[in-house]
Amino acid sequence: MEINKIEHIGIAVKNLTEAISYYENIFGLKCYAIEEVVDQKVKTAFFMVGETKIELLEATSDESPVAKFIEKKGEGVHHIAFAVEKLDSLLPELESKGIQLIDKQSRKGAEEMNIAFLHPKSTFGVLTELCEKPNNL
Ligand code: CMX
Repeated sequence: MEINKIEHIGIAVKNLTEAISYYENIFGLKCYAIEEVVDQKVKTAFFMVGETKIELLEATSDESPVAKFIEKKGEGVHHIAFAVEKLDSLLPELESKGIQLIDKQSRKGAEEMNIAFLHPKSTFGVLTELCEKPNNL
């Protein structure tokens, strides 16, 4: 597998508006997009930092993985996302190497990316996302 870069770092926050202000006012970063990912029950806000993005995540429901995460661990780094190619052929390869897949096939995430998550129990405690830019972007 070839990892091109860290695509983004996902950070779970309780209040997106407050967290956006922090990144804008303290670091001078510009939030360039806010997007709700309905099936993940999150609202996201994106900042570009060099080639890597910060993705802030606010839960839109108590059932959201982000709500559960904050309840258990508090706000903070939620996942790391690597940019990859040929994601759907990578997934069975990873599974055959003993990595526990959360998504057996890629699905649509924020910014129209094809994404799949790897379970933190098989990745040394780090919820890991693989992202592939679709061909038309
Ligand atoms: N990072 C590290 N460990 C995590 C974690 C995270 N983000 N989320 C949960 N865990 C750990 C828990 O601490 C727990 O560990 P212990 O058993 O040692 O206590 C274990 O994983 C199970 O956690 P849980 O609270 O019982 O939660 P679930 O098993 O119901 O779900 C997970 C965990 C990772 C499978 C689920 O959160 C998931 O499917 N995540 C992927 C999707 C997602 O996170 N979407 C939101 C972001 C979407 C986006 O970026 O667009």
